Amino acid sequence: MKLDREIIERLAARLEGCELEARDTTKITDDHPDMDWDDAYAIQDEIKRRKLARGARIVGLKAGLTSHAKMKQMGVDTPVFGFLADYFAVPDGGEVDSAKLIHPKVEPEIAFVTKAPLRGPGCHIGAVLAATDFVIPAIEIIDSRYRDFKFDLKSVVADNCSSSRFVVGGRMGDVAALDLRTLGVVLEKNGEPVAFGAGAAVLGHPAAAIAMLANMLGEKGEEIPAGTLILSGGITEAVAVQPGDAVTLRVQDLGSVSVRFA
Ligand code: OOG
Ligand code: MG
Repeated sequence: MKLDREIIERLAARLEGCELEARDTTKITDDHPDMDWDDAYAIQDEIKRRKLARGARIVGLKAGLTSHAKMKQMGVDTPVFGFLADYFAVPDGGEVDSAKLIHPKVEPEIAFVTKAPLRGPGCHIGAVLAATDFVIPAIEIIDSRYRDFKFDLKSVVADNCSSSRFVVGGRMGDVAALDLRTLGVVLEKNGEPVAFGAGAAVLGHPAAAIAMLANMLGEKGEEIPAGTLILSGGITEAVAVQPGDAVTLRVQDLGSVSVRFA
């Protein structure tokens, strides 16, 4: 750790204030170029602590920057993780109030729900599939608090990996009956297909993102409990949305999930 507790708390308050008031800010590495990974996750943990203290509940986890499309779009090379709070959840077919967000983008994702705990190190795709209750289509709505959506990895980790809203819907899929690598996804904006992909875009297999997350948490002595919803990461580049847009994600064999931006 390079930053002291007081600075971590101040940075968490600044980033969370931007989230809650839909304001952007400069990258925190601009002011603290020597911050390390532990500092970045400590700021994220402090944002989580602030939300819990206010009565919010943590309802899931997310892996991010797990596809080459996303890594290339953001100019980074390492996956990261964050958490999902209860008020991030939007019902399938529901509406997101654009006034509460800064510059939202949508991502097509496969969400996993676990039925057994996962603990690294040594977690692998087989362990993840054995511990998966079901998979389900998800649209993640990311909204970096950084100006022009530009950041480096440590800044984005501190910002809870741009987490903002998410929608799950469609059909629950049984991983024993699906090949998650060839599972096709089509993202539509206002009825036009705008991004396409298959599950293998995420680290070769979406379950590899969940294994990576269990291994990263294992290094901190934490596990993924049974019953956790986990977003495995955007399969394609994220697509910017404006007020008035309607977005639908269609996933092969698993139906569709939709959201509108008011
Ligand atoms: C960071 C969050 C990335 C994903 O699915 O790759 C992410 C960002 O690109 O703002 O959620
Ligand atoms: Mg995502």
